[in-house]
Amino acid sequence: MEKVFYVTTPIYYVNAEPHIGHAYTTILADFVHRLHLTLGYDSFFLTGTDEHGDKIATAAEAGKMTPQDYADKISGKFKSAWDDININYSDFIRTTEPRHKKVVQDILQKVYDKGDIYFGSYGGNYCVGCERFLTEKEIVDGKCPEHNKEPQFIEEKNYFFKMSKYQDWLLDHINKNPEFIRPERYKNEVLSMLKGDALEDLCISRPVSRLTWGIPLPFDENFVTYVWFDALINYVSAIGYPDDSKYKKYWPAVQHIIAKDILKPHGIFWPTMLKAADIDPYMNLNVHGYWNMDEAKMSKSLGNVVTPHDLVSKYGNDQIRYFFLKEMTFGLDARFNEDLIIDRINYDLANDLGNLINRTFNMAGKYFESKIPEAGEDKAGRDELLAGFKKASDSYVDYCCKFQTSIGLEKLWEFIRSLNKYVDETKPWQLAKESNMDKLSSVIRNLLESIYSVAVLLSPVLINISPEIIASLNGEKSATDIDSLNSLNNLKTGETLKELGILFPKLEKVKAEAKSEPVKEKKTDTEGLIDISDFGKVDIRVALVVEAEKVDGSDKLLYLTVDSGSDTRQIVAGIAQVYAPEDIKGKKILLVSNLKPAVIFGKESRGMLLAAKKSSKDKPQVIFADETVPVGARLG
Ligand code: ME8
Repeated sequence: MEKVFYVTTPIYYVNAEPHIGHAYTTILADFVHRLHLTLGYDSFFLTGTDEHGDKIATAAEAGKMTPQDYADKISGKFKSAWDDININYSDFIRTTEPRHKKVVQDILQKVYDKGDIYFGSYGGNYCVGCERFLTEKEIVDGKCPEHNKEPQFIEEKNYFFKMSKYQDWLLDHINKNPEFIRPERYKNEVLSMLKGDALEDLCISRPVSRLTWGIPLPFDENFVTYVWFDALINYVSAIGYPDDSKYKKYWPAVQHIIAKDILKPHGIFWPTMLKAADIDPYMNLNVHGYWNMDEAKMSKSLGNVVTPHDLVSKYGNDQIRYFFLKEMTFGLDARFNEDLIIDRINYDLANDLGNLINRTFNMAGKYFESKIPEAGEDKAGRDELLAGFKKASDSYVDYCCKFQTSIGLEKLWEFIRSLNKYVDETKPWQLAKESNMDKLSSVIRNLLESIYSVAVLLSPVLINISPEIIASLNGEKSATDIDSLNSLNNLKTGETLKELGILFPKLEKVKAEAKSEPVKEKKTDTEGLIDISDFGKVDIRVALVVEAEKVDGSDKLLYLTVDSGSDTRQIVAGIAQVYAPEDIKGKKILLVSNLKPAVIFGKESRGMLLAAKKSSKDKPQVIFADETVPVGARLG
């Protein structure tokens, strides 16, 4: 079977300029596209801009421009923002292009001819921010919770799409394809929209008396197409529906990526529209959370924006890509602040990866005049390294293909950290002292091969630095199959290593001054009591359990992957006699996050969860944090 892959971002509204929320989705799509290319897939990556509708017409008017000029200007800014950060899209669709308009009109006509579009009258609460009518349930305290604005009541005659006709089909499709919408929490959200009341039919037109900025309905020139019915069709118009070879090749092998704000149009409108137009449903809808800044949502409408360009010029493109992909647990909201970026750069990139490469290259320089040595007779733990790399690369690819990049990268980093440990344990400097050149050659060769394979796997993330590492090893730029990487046997003996500078310079954080007043000490008996500063040494955070599994060979231990708010890590917890993995997955726990790592039953544990028991005979009860406390919140 031909390996094809098609990934899309939402097409962004041109009512404001690109910000880091857009950059995240686009970088994620760019990453999975490049990963599939690296793995030998024929991959297509689509992004673009959504240019019709009330929102754009209003923004253009405010800027004293025609909607088309305005759309040209902002769409151009999205394009240049993506060029700035080397986004490798295959196509950029604009909904004002003739190729798109034609497909929208063809699909409208098809659905109309089938009898799934009718003329009627409707009154409802319309949110301009969402560009759709809200249901009663969606309105909170009289306002749209997404945009914090009161919707307008609008009543008019319009065309409607019989969405309700496809409600049962969609319910059934989701139940039969549990991964159709993922992660699960968003599938459940869509299911609950479908299971409650009957789905309302979708109003798909706007009278030209109110709005002219849209695609005319092919069957009534007094109306233009509702912007969501227009925009969603970009995913097929861009690849030439219905006859183009691209459409035939890539549809329906499509992975849509969106954030949770536009779940309903993608989870309900789009699949029912496809069904009505006799087009196969998309493969998966992949839904991520929001980046939150200072606890508030960051978006155009709230005016709380950081530009991708500023970030990349300050920290570097590869560094920002790594941060985004590592920091956000897919499906959950994540905190955004610059200290977190600096932590990821200093700990993961500089300490773990940069240090490994630096020390390996230095040793190859010192002991082998920078020439790649032939492995010796003594394999120097090569079998363990092979097994370790295979496990890491399999998990990395599996998780990343499901968009769970934070876990995928963590699995790869476990291997990178194990390589640093390998250096500490094999002690090449000692081998050199003992003139054990046989084992020393194997150690250095093993390290160089491992660095090469890691660099290839990371080339969709570190798009500038990985190729530098690979070039310095004189290695092939990419491996078309993962088996060749797994062989850890890709470099040429005797080739001279090229010098690499410092790949990831360490950064200083700008610290706010601590302003607490000294407390006057009262005269009390303080024996056995601790100072507040002692307590302050313990960093306890609210963490989310993302994965839970039993530890082989132990009936007491669970192995948990937790999101601590600033990283994703693994801990071992002695709670298996009371909790099954599914009891704890998805729950918020309290994590002692600054414990020294320990190895328990062969697994590294980076922290401890808090559990309580009255006496040593009792079973531990985990202290769960309330749903409303944010992940990463610190106790104190
Ligand atoms: O909704 N965190 O366009 P849009 C993470 N035109 N991602 C964010 C984000 C944040 N704080 N803010 C925005 C539209 N995004 C429609 C889409 S598709 C047929 C039509 C990202 O410009 C995220 O991908 O409002 C979100 O879904 C998208 O930008 C919304 O972009």
